[in-house]
Amino acid sequence: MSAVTPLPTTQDKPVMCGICEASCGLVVTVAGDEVIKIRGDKDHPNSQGFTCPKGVSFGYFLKDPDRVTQPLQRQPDGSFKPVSWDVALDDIGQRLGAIKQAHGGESIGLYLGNPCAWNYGAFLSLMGMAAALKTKHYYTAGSVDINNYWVVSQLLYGNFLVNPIPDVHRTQFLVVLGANPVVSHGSMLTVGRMKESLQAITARGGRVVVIDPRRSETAELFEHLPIRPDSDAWLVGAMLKILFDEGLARQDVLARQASGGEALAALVNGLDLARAERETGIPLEAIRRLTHDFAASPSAALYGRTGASMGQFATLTKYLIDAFNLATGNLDREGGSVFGLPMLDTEQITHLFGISGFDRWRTRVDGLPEVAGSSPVVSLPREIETPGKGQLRAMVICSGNIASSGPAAHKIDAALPKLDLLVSLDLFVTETSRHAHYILPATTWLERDGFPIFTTGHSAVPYAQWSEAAVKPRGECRDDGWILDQICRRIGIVPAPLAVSQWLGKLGIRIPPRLMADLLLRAGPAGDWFGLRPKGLSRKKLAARPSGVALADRLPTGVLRKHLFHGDKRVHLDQPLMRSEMARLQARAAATPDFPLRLIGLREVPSHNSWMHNVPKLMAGQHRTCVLRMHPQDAAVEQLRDGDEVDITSRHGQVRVAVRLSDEMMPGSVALPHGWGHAGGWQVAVAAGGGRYNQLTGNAPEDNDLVSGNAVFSGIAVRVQRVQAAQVGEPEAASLAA
Ligand SMILES: Nc1nc2c(c(=O)[nH]1)N[C@H]1C(S)=C(S)[C@@H](COP(=O)(O)OP(=O)(O)OC[C@H]3O[C@@H](n4cnc5c(=O)[nH]c(N)nc54)[C@H](O)[C@@H]3O)O[C@H]1N2
Ligand SMILES: Nc1nc2c(c(=O)[nH]1)N[C@H]1C(S)=C(S)[C@@H](COP(=O)(O)OP(=O)(O)OC[C@H]3O[C@@H](n4cnc5c(=O)[nH]c(N)nc54)[C@H](O)[C@@H]3O)O[C@H]1N2
Ligand code: SF4
Ligand SMILES: [Mo]
Repeated sequence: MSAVTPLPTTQDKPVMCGICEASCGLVVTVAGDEVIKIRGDKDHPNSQGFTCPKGVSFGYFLKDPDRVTQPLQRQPDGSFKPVSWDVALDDIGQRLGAIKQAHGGESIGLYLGNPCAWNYGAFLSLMGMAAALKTKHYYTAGSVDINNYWVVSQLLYGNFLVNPIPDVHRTQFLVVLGANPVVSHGSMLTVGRMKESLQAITARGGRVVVIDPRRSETAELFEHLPIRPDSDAWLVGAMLKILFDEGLARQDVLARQASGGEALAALVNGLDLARAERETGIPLEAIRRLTHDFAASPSAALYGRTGASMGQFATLTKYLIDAFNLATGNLDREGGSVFGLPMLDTEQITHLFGISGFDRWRTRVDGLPEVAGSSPVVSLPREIETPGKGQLRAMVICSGNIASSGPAAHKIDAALPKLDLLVSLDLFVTETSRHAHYILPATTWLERDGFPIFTTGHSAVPYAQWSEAAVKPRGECRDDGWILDQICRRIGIVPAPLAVSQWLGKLGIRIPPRLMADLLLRAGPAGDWFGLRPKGLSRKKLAARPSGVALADRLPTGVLRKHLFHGDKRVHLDQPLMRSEMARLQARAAATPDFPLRLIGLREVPSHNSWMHNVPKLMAGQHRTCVLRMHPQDAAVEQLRDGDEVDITSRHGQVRVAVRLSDEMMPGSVALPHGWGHAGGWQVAVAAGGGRYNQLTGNAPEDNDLVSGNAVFSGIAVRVQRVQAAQVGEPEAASLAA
């Protein structure tokens, strides 16, 4: 008789997906430490069962043969050798300690990459490390997509994290400027079931207008107004001018909520509307109609995101967006632009801890202003290569692939090997980590607890969640927060933002991130106040309800004062910096004939920036290649046919990809996804080929958003030419720039 194999006992574990800002609730079915299945969690207050193909495919990371699962040490020949944690950490500690002793903590740099935003332990540790090292070389992914938001929030409201979001569930009129939420699932906006939530607006008789150079997946579903890349400041500036000229601005609201209403009117007064029409490519009549309809709607919200945040006037654009929402009476109004109700009061915390701020110091080489204590990544190569006091000599990169995702990626690629020590915490040998002396294997969000501090602040349904790891870490992988703490211990620093906790730490009283997060939760607006408020929350209570807990049905209104950190409790509209930006906008030179097209980015559902390309299931299908989208009219000029291999050339570099002709593009604009053209040890990703978008972008301060130091990826001037038959198959051309 043969023995009957017992069926494995399975268990369902609710977790938070830590890939994108949607932060969906997922249910992971596990048998021991094996993931059997991942599905959407119907009980999650915000995502309500939604999931995308990335979330449900994530179990692959537990078996991906290319994943780094042991600390790797780079050998003189460039290969990597597995070593024990002790060997790696002791050597890193010794080398960093020596650099610190010789050149000070200010010579050590940190990069906080995008995935860290879903690991509270990692970002608390990194912030603490920067404070303990007293280094200005603290770089974050914020300076590639969001610094402009933070600067505007600091200027207007007095705190960088004050972020008005469109009240998607109640608005009657949503204008989407440079976002494709149907694919990205939202940014600085966490809305469950995004597509249905947007469709509900039109179903209740409202409107959604999408302003985008490409007929995106979102534009396809709603009204589409094509706009020329990097001209959003012209559009919103013109809308504000029309508002003031025609007496449509809500003077009562301006007087009640803001100071500097007259300065705002004066700022846009001089704009030439005929030029705004030429710059944007949108007929003036359409701009006027949009302004009238918005002003007349019972509620309306203008929402701008990366397409409007990655141009040369990103800060000015975001300022104008917020000012437009306010001047039409939609700030803090139901269905307008409202404030989140996060589980932790991050605005107060960053205010009290002195994290919030702008331009309190400037960077060493470029003299760019700090943003919330960080330096912009555009300066990174120059900080490595320019000698002198404070030169960047060593770096710890946590979940970043800046040699692909960063501005002037080829320059980052060339600068990283010049560091005395580079440590990368990553899952793979990537374009970036291949330059590291050590690659330290991190866990994924399936292997650690989840506490979405960053995203609940902009959730359209306020909620709280704390879920435990679904499975044990694979191999020798360790949580990023643990790894950073181990490095700190070896160089004798305590990663804590406050001097008092650094001092306590030195006495042996270290507050681990998990305890710190619980203390902040319990002391916060939703907390149990350590027993004083029995219905309030704590980690323990949330862990008992891992699908999450709704904090309210909808977002509150009438709360503006609570979000204003200026002493006079007003939104400060009079901003001299915006006046100089407006002058710079109007002085911008016209396009040069050498580079007649404008390049923009494009996100695809199965990709995530530079790092989901090693999952075979997500790379299957004939459309999973990196192609340039181009309007047939532009293609005709160069006699290009669908599928032709082309060289895209900018002032900064050149990449080679195939072209796909499509009338989804506005003539004059071409679109290419970023994060392709891989190198390193992720074999599926490398085999996928494609070109590295960011080799076409520059990093000189004047190439970027001058005010916030934000990188520019939108509206890059390029030309596109067919690769001559003799050249087909040649390797990608090197950067043209020195
Ligand atoms: N599937 C997937 N989802 C993601 C990501 C991903 O890589 N893949 N990345 C995540 C991250 S890190 C972020 S920050 C968010 C971003 O979230 P979104 O901002 O929604 O991102 P995109 O999909 O790039 O949308 C930008 C839109 O702006 C348009 N655009 C480009 N240039 C301009 C311009 O100059 N003006 C205007 N008006 N429009 C322009 C583009 O055509 C595009 O449709 O997405 C997140 N979600
Ligand atoms: N041209 C162009 N460039 C862009 C953009 C664009 O729209 N156009 N978008 C920009 C935006 S919005 C962003 S946010 C940046 C993102 O740029 P980065 O911050 O560099 O992030 P990613 O490119 O997503 O790379 C993430 C890295 O972290 C690793 N990783 C994943 N999970 C973990 C983890 O839990 N722990 C650790 N230690 N490592 C992990 C991955 O393997 C990968 O190497 O890219 C920007 N670059
Ligand atoms: S939408 Fe984002 S958070 Fe939701 S499952 Fe997909 S990747 Fe995860
Ligand atoms: Mo981002």
